[in-house]
Amino acid sequence: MKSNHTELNAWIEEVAALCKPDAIYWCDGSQEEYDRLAAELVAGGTFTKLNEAKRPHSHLAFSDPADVARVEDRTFVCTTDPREAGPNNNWCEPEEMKATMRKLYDGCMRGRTMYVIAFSMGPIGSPIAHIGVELTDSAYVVCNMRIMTRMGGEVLKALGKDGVFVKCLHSVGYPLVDRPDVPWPCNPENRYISHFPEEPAIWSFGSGYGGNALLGKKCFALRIASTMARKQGWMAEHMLILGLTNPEGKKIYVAAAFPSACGKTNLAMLQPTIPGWKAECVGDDICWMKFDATGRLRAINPEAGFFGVAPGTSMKSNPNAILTLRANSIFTNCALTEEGDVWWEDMTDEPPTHATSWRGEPWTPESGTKAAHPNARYTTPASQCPVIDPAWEDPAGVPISAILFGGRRPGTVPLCFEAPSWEYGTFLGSIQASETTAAAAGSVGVLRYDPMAMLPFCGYNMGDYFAHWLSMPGRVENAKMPLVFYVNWFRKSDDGRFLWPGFGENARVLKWIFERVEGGGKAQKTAIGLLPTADAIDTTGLSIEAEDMAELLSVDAQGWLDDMPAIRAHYAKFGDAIPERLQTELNNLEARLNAVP
Ligand code: GTP
Ligand code: SPV
Ligand code: MN
Repeated sequence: MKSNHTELNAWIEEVAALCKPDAIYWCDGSQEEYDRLAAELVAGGTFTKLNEAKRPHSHLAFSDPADVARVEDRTFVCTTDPREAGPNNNWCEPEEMKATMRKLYDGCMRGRTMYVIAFSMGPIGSPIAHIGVELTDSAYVVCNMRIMTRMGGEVLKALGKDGVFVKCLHSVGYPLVDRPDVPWPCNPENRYISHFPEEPAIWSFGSGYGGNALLGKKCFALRIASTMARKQGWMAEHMLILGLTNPEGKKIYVAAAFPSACGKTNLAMLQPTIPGWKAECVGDDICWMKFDATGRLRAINPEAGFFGVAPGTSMKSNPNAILTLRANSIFTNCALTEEGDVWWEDMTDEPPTHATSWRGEPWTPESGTKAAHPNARYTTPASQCPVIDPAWEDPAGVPISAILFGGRRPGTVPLCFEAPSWEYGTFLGSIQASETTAAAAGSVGVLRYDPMAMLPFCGYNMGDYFAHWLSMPGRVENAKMPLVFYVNWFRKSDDGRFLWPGFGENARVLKWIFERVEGGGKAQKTAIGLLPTADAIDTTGLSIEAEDMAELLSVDAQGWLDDMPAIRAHYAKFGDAIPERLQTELNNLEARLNAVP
């Protein structure tokens, strides 16, 4: 054993006795180790090595077509009392789930190596960081975890002999008994992504994809961390973090919660189109916030890499992402070009004439199918991002001045508006809705309520989660809460075109938010909150029709009223768990909307 941590060693022995791997391997997190595992994955057909001249030190993997995204219907929160998990989670009694899963785990690693991945979510030693250990039978997971987390020997050292860690168990569920391995082993008929917040522990089985398998991400940093944050008085959120500097050199930090595939990575790395403004990236998916001694929320990005949506990413839409993934990256379910590079829809103006699709089949633009899967992803080191913030690894975190909620709303929700209070901001987060995307298995384009973009990620009863948000200002004597805004880049015209150009132009909205934080920026009181006045958003140099701008900044009172029954039904799902204060905010909003002439 490579650790003198008694509990860790005992757990590894216990898991090995159950899963019966041929070997146990302790990951040191070195480059040499990564290269060796990548070479093994190439030899086994999981990885294709990309053209070294075009995409140095990078690989492409095609998944099994049945294993392409998070599986929310197979994701469970296992608590003694079902009320704790809440209607937002699939619930199972912990011992019952363990009995079911133990049968699946029994011998599931036969013929394979079990890798021990010690990882830190957040800079090692940061007071906001936490440690996990993932046991997995997937070398693909090891390679991804090395990019996405701080992993290996340093973390084991930090753990010492009795440090606290979250137990994360993962198996692809494809033992090699009387059969050869396949490029993407998985077990789609028996998938379970189970969380045991009372321990805390994570048991994942049957999938090798993204958030199902890279357990530091959604399972730990959101579902388990949200339960820890609730107990300990901090916040674990599905938010990007960015630094924004005005032409005078004043800098603020902003966090934004948008649902999966709704623009976090793009906003986190945006290239402002307005002169003199600078945006820098701290993180693109997850944000952990704790109060500092001065009463400000300080945030860290617990991750070390980006697991980003590839389709739609281009030098036009997100140049900083394209520059980040120029090398040392893993691509999953992207297409392979004849030159041995990757491609995906809208990466270039002209598609390649021939490629190999994510299904491993010959593809041409005439094929009538997508070359890359809509949830194709890149795994790439944050340190390679040209606009990575100088403080992105600061153990103390960065102070957050504003929180943004948003999602895909073709109608009703204006381009941006501000909540006049933390309580109303919490209310807005609680009724946040968005069209579903390919980031999760299931239907796409269906409007669903996704409070704080946490519906699939909150590890406990969402009503209690709202109460936790409301309780934050009272947790310290001198709380200086961030301002809360609601934004919508996805408003559409009647003929289905986006009214707002989005991407780098979103800097224009960020500028207004910056001004509001600094005590300026023009806003008018409306039924739904503080809306920018007609001239408050800087549109200098932007060609946008005055009518489009007017629609983007209008209050569609009837549209909001039409939503009321759905909002009430959404609340009703949580019953008594919805805090009184939010019910009041909802009633007051409805009354104000009814009073609009
Ligand atoms: P996860 O990694 O799943 O959490 O997604 P994310 O929230 O980071 O979403 P991402 O930034 O990867 O964007 C997803 C999709 O939204 C991409 O296809 C983008 O091109 C598109 N998108 C992002 N920002 C904008 C925008 O401002 N306007 C429009 N119209 N589309 C956008
Ligand atoms: C998301 O779905 O929000 C993601 C991708 O960031 S995954 O890691 O698969 O959860
Ligand atoms: Mn995400």
